[in-house]
Amino acid sequence: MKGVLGRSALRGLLPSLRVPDSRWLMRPNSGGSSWTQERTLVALKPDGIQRRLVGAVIQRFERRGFKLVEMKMLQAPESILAEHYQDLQRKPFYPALIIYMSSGPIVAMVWEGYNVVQASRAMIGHTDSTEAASGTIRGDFSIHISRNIIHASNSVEGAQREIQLWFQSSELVNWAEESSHSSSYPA
Ligand code: IDP
Ligand code: MG
Repeated sequence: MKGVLGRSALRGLLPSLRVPDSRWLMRPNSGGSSWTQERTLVALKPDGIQRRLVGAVIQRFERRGFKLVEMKMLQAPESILAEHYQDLQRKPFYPALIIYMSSGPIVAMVWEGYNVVQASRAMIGHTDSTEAASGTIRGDFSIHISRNIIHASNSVEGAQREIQLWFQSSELVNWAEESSHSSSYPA
């Protein structure tokens, strides 16, 4: 049966739709452009774990098209938290922040893909949950700045620093997308 809208009408309705060029589909280790390999650190904070939001968050990043490169659950050591939040050490909320981040396990993840640092900041939303837009993770799942569910690096340099802080390089998995595995069924 023919669709209600023809191709040209659809094109007019979706002028900004872009098909990613083939470089986007290249494997990181197959000689593709380095801009496909940007990485960022995302961490579900203890309230995110308690509220069973790990799956929801992973699903958002996967559906957006990003690739999960590494993930682990851990009780964050205070030494790592102190380094992670070194820029905030003079803030009045710093002691409470460390207690909050130590109050239970976190799930640290490394996500990879084009523009992932900036995109993940947009996906998590404003630091202050009361300002976070609906549709963002903080805007959908949290109501207060001191329980804002999730962390994401805020610059490419910051991401590199944070990934090195939270993961040994030997832990990072460079898995390639195998066409034979992209189906849910055996070949
Ligand atoms: P970000 O997480 O959006 O990058 P930062 O300014 O780097 O925001 O702050 C780190 C974390 O410190 C926030 O996610 C939040 O958990 C906490 N925080 C920031 N500002 C406040 C505040 O005014 N009161 C309580 N906690 C805060
Ligand atoms: Mg920050």
